[in-house]
Amino acid sequence: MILRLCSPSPPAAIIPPRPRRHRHRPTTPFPSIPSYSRSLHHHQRLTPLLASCIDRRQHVGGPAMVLFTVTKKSTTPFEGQKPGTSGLRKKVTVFQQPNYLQNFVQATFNALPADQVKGATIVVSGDGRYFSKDAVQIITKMAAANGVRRVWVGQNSLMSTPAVSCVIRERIGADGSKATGAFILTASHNPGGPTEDFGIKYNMGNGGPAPESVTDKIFSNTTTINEYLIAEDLPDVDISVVGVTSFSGPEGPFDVDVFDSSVDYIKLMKSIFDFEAIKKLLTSPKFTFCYDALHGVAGAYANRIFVEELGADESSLLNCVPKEDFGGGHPDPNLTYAKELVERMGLGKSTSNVEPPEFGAAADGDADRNMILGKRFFVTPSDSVAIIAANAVQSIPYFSSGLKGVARSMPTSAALDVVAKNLNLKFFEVPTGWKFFGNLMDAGMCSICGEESFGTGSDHIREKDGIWAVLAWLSILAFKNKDNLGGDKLVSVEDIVRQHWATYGRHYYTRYDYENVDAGAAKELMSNLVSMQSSLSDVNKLIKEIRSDVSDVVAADEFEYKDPVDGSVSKHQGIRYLFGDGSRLVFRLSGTGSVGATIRVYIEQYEKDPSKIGRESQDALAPLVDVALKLSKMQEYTGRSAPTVIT
Ligand code: VG1
Ligand code: CO
Repeated sequence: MILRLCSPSPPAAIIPPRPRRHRHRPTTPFPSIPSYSRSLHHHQRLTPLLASCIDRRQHVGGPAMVLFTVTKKSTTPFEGQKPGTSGLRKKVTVFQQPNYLQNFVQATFNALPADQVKGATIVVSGDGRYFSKDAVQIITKMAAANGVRRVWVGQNSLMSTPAVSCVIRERIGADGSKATGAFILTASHNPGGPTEDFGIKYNMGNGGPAPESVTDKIFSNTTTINEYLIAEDLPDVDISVVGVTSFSGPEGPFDVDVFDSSVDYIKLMKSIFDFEAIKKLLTSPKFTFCYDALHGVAGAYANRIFVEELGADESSLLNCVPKEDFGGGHPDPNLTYAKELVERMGLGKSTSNVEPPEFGAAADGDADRNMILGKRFFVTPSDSVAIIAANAVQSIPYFSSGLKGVARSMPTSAALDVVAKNLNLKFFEVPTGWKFFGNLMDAGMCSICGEESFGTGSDHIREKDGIWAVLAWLSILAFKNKDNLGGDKLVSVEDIVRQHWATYGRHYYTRYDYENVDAGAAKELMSNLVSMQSSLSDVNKLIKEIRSDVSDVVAADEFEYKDPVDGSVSKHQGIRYLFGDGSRLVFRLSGTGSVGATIRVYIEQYEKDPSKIGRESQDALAPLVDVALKLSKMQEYTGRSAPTVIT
């Protein structure tokens, strides 16, 4: 329909360049509210016609560029636009308030050095969740008005978080341009839809999340903002079609380049992994595979990579069509929310006698997380990063010359520490959130890193990378089975993990999440845990009353991190109770929730004795769990007798 509208006459005849006198220069006084609404009506009539009549391919560099003008809009600050662990995440209805998104975007532009805005190339895309398409148009119009030279958009606004990082670092535009940053539109593992979550975060020129110095500035700008710039008359761009649309504004040309980011991403993956070796494994009749994208953006890459490139059967893909509401589910790849995969892998309640696949994996909404499963077997993310690190050099060509170092977030288990020690690798423990790994990687100090929250990655980009983790595991399996594909029994995921425990010892690990608890109660619970730290003898007395079979707490603190590269200090990064036998209890408040508070309790115990490494994790950890819940007075403060999610 759109094309038919356009076809009778050339676009130039339909879209006359706007007369100069209609332009609002940035220096003109703010339009009053009534004149703004009049102009809105005017544009609402024009915009669909303009938008539908641009044949972008005819316009590239052509003479009939659409002109746009810049409007300065007045606004007032919103409370609570503080970026959390990974950007600003709120309910869609909050983002839909007039000026809410605009304020945050302008606050971000104002926080960046001028040369990363004026004349710059900026990526705008995300996991495709509800409100993304509107947000792409708004941010594009604001980018144009702020003097950005070009905006790169993933087709249908889809670009996984790792693909954004890859595009910033690797993509070179047709005119030689490189991106300096990205607005990533995602609330990651949080549900999507009109009544669910939306989110936005800014990534820098290295492809990684903005550091605290920038996010602090963004937040401070949101508290004082009184105006933003927008090109209201810039027509909406059809982001379902690949191609470049060119416009002309007061500061010169402005392009919107819509492209399929899987091309850049696959190229990068091929430069890291031995696709032929993985293909041999995936096409071997003995190997069965299953990948669940939970209707997130990973689906946009999964078919291309696993099926087209690596020869997996199409039936291996579950929920790989990206949906705005993730099919009504919670796109969080854990044992609770990835139900279908968990059942298929033989870890659910059903007693089907269909043989589960050898290998299963899931991704979150924006495809930066991964869950790795073997047949009837769950790999904890903390073990996963340790196992990848221990096997990377032999199994993954990218690492063949050795690892520069490894890193984990503080609450992640110490399985990686043991590997680092044994292999004599540099090791770092950073606060939760991927931004802290980036500095280490930029300084060449870290090759592989991970978090207990299903995040694993390497210095190929500056975000965690769900599909990378799956390819890393497939590489390890391919390596271990390279002479074995015709043999009787494959070396399985479970074999690899048990072998790892036998070599390095096992870190029993579990995380309890109490979601959406009263924010005040959560704060009190945390302050109580901090104040108890002043007397360890009292703490140990309490603990002995709860369980006599756990060792003594030998140190307790709030984790503080001094970045070894830039010296910046991050305080209050989680409450720690460290036991004499290496066990740990960690308590943190989530920084990614959109309502109320989420309390996370991380429980860990190290077992070196080979005769004791085969226990059920919840059994092995029962005494420590008991201590954690009673010491923190969890039920008293929150009224909850059980966590929302146990991992
Ligand atoms: C959670 C995880 C953290 C992760 C962050 C972003 O943060 O615990 O490890 O980096 O989510 O992941 P928090 O503050 O809620 O514990 V993602 O995939 O939501 O961007
Ligand atoms: Co995510």
